[in-house]
Amino acid sequence: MTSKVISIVLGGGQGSRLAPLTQTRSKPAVPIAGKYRLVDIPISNCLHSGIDRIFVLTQFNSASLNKHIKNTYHFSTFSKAFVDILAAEQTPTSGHWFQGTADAVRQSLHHLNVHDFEYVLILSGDQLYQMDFDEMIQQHIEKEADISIATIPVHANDVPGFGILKTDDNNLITSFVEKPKTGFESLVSEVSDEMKAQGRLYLASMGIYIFNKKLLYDLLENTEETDFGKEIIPQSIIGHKVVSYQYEGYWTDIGTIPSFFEANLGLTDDIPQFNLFNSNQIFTRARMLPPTKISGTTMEKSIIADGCIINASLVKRSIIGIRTRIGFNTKIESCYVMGSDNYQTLDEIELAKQNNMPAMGIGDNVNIKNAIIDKNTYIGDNVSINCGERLADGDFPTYTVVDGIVIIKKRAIIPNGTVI
Ligand code: ADQ
Ligand code: ADP
Repeated sequence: MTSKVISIVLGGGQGSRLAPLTQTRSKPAVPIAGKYRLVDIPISNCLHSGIDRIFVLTQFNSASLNKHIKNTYHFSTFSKAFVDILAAEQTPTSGHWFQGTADAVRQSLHHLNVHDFEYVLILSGDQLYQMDFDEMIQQHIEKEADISIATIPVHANDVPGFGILKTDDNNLITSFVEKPKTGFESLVSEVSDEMKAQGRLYLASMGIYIFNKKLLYDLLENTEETDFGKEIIPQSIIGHKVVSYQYEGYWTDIGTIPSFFEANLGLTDDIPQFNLFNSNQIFTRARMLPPTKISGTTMEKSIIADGCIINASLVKRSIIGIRTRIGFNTKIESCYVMGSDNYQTLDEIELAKQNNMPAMGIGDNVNIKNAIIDKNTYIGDNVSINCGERLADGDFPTYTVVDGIVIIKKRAIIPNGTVI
């Protein structure tokens, strides 16, 4: 059945909730888990489910995203498979950016027309999960649904962040409220005993939708609605068969800095909820990097990507991304270090030293806690980041603080001896 499906990954609006990581790149290109990019998650889920015609919608068409997709997702010339990026573009009928999720899909419909398909699978680009969409499509067909929504039981605290719905005994969705802030007690659903025990009594939309082709075209071409969660979905409950596909596996939204940070560090747990180490692996670009070299380092619960040179004294509950260089007597705790796009030569490193400038990577005698270090940063010797009292939120030229997490910006230079 998946041969009749085209998938659309909503790659992000302005990406402001992930700023400053999205300051110079589109959201799908944000690095995750040391060597992947956000967009690899939904694409890998699609490919493992047998869906191999995929559009990624994004507001910014960054060179890095194009390069990543072009270098990663190769298919046989004899297959119809593709992963294409569609950036908001000016056409004779539209001269504005995507106004919302539904508008993004609307503006992209003309790219779908040339393909043969019956169902459209719409996915968010900022979620961490492993899901077999084939099962969802089977259920969609068996139930003769017009629209299917993947749903997950959530705790009352999380209700205001999601579309909350109720179903009848047949999984037919009977009500849908987008992000209710108060008075949602009546929206409690029947959930499994396991979910009840965890206090997850409300059924939330995961923002994953299957639409029958004709209905999607009708809804988008005959209305001006710009958003699925706010408008299209709640309005479709009336008059259409909208069905819930309930999922109880690991799933998390990584659209904000705290959730992005925790989801990354969670990968270092003994048995992480999101398992990188199984046969449904996440696909990404093969980089042919050298193996990582480590000397004199105590490593605790950390993930180290390829091509690093690490002389640190301690790396604890951290993710160290590709090509990271860390100096002597340095301690890194609870950090996501994204790594670098290239190596400096030994001469360049020597020259930086002579000029009392930091080399690319992290220097000697550095202490860093609770931080995200974006790519291609230069952190000098004797630097201390976030090791004192909790820092107040704020945005500065080389770093931002969100919820006590320090984000060192891409290409930032943090001089020797700096204390943040
Ligand atoms: P949100 O995730 O808050 O809620 P939204 O901001 O519309 O909804 O984002 C959905 C996805 O679309 C995200 O991946 C986002 O990056 C992307 N996106 C947003 N605007 C876009 C644009 N203009 N162009 C391209 N992509 C865009 C939604 C639903 C809720 C549901 C949650 C589950 O509305 O009902 O509970 O997802 O996370
Ligand atoms: P990000 O991965 O943070 O989204 P991009 O991939 O857009 O960043 O950009 C990485 C930058 O590094 C680009 O300017 C790219 O040209 C540059 N770059 C990538 N690889 C190398 C390399 N091997 N040597 C020098 N520069 C490189």
